[in-house]
Amino acid sequence: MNEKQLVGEKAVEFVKDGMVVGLGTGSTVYYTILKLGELVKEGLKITGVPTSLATEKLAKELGIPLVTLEEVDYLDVAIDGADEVDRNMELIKGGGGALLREKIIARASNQFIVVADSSKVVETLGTFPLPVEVTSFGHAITKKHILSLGGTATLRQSMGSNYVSDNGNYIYDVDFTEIPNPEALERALNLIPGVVENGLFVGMADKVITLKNQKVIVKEK
Ligand code: A5P
Repeated sequence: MNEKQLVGEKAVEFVKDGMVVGLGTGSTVYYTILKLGELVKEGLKITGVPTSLATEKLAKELGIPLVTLEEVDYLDVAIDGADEVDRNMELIKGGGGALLREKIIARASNQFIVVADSSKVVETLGTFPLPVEVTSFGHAITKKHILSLGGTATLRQSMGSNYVSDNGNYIYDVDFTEIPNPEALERALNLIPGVVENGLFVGMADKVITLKNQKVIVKEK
């Protein structure tokens, strides 16, 4: 079993009958969703809230009952991957472009569980370029304001055109090299007009499921 599958499947241990479950996006939480699909077929009663159109499609194929965020007051748990996790359990997310819905759903959940293989664990965030979702309107000006905070920014591309998120926005991948103060940067970015959301998830993760010395571990806050 590969690392993504090991950590992804471990997360289902925290899902109980009757829960409303945020379903993340990406190649690690994919294994969580596959396993949940199996358990639903065996009788587990859960309701999922997908963080992307891709996850919505997958969950529907697996027969996991879904609701929208508008139909629930809160979620019991959200499970999602990450691009980087530091020792304080702060995260960079959004490599798959779903950061906005992922952050809304994580914030609406009583518990936020991150599944991350050992390659995602870092000392300091920032080697992975930080995804910043921006409105297409005025995006070049927005980029200038982002760059006033440092780094270099690349407008994300997909199949020869600008990548468009599920929310109809563009994404700049911003290479800051190192992010020593994720909380300050998260706030500063979100104060820029045109920035919709950024991929820093600060103080949000309750559990990180990863591997140490080839063993699955669950780090808790
Ligand atoms: C999706 O937008 C991201 O936040 C993913 O959760 C993150 O990129 C991790 O994806 P993988 O599990 O595919 O590495």
